[in-house]
Amino acid sequence: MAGWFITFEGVEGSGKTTQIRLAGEFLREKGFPVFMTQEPGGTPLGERIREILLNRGGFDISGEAEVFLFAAARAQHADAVIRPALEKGQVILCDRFSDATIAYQAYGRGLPLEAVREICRSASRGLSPRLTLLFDLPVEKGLERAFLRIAGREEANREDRFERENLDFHRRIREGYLTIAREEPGRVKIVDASRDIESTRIEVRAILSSFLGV
Ligand code: Z5A
Repeated sequence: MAGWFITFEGVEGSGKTTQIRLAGEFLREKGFPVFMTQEPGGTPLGERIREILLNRGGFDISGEAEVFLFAAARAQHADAVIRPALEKGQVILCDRFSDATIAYQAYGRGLPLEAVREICRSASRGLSPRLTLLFDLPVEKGLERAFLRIAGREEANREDRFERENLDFHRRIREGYLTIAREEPGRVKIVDASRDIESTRIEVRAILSSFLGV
């Protein structure tokens, strides 16, 4: 396929959303046709699933139900949005993809790793990122940032179902992401996200420049 599929991953408050925006601006300045999207989301179905999964709905969602909801959002996103954008030769910057499911649902929730991998293979519809930037930092620091941001939002718009999990859950997710990075060092580049926005931006720019040959 003609385009480039790049994903941004990390624990809560790692700053990946801030950096994806800055990366998009940088690549557009360099003349690349950039398309930014996120998971869960990116389609009307994905946005509805996002509301169910991230807000406090007042009802239980089991780990098994959760993984299939993320997968349903991904299947729609992959077919309706990501593949067509890649076919047009765009650079897709996607805020989370299959690595998030492996890290959160397998390592975090404790669902069987091989079963989650199989669900991801099916939901991603044959697509996989060529480059992944993993924003890594101690979970305490990330959660501090995330809660500061959440506190600034209206009660009804607080997407905090995951942030309210215990510290061990978040530590397992970080370890899961680092394991993926160790397994696939060619694809996954670890970015030290504990630094300020500007230092992180410079590193992200260097990785993207080298990958895209800017
Ligand atoms: N999830 C899952 O379980 N399984 C899946 O398959 C998928 C997702 C796809 C939604 O993800 C949730 O769904 C997520 C995992 C789960 N868990 N939660 N929550 P999301 O990506 O939409 O939500 P998020 O992880 O919370 O991301 P976020 O809210 O967009 O945060 P972020 O991208 O890590 O950081 P940010 O928004 O750029 O920054 C957070 C705050 O920190 C903000 O106020 C910034 O101004 C500030 N910030 C950013 N960078 C810095 C630095 N360098 N220093 C200081 N302050 C900073």
